[in-house]
Amino acid sequence: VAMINIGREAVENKRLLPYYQPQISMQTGEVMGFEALLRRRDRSGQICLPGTIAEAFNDYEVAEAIGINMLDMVIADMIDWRSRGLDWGKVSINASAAEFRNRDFIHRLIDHTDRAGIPRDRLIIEVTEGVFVGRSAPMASDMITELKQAGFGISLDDFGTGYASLTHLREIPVDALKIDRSFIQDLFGNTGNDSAAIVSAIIKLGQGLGKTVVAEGIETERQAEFLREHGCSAGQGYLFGRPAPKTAIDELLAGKR
Ligand code: G
Ligand code: G
Ligand code: NA
Ligand code: MN
Repeated sequence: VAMINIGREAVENKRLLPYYQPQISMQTGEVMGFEALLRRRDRSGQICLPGTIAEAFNDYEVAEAIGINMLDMVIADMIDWRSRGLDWGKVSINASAAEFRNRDFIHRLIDHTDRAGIPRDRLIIEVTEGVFVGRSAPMASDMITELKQAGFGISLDDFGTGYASLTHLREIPVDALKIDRSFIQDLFGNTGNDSAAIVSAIIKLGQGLGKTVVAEGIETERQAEFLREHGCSAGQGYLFGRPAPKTAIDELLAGKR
């Protein structure tokens, strides 16, 4: 309950903000876009991770309010980048399971991007397999299909950690698979042989299905090398860039221009 209240209070007092982490082409090294990651400013101005309000995502109303707030801020940032002539590529936003319990989510995404004049394909919706369980399960597949048909990108996050992944791959139109960072971080670790086999199999699976494969949590050149050699298309991780506030991204984009 404490976390839910902190989450609610953070929305009400405008203490939430997006950080952005670059997503890189593993083949060319180019920045393809960013993942928007929720951050919260506490009373002392410290930036806190979403884990500090994790339970807020279990509360339908608070989760929805956080999602609305994030979408508003990300769209506003895109409008600002556009006005400065900066090309941000694509931005991925994380959808919570709660958002798949109400079709307003679809209308909101369409309405906000269209009103801003942002092409819908500039926004990628990241979903986890968690949406296929519990109260969001009945509507999730249909809503994801509609989002895809409306022109948004769809990315399956934390791939490999959920259950029945392959069934969902057949049923929902995803553009990209994101290999969970636990596999990447274990590539040369204790159970590295297994992780290496799993990672290369996911990459092959993605290739066979014609999907982009994004590896998360890349921290070392050695991990990047492995992924490149196995044909992984995109990557994200501290090696390429930590999640950063918009001002830092402005500079990065201005340097790229
Ligand atoms: O940024 P960090 O590593 O702390 O993120 C922790 C978790 O919070 C990740 O699983 C991430 O997917 C989730 N998360 C980050 N931003 C958002 C957001 O805007 N909405 C939702 N629903 N989850 C988010
Ligand atoms: O669940 P999701 O994939 O959305 O989680 C993304 C989270 O992973 C973000 O909160 C981000 O801060 C974190 N993250 C991003 N890159 C790295 C990395 O290279 N190493 C670690 N440990 N965490 C990362
Ligand atoms: Na994510
Ligand atoms: Mn993930």
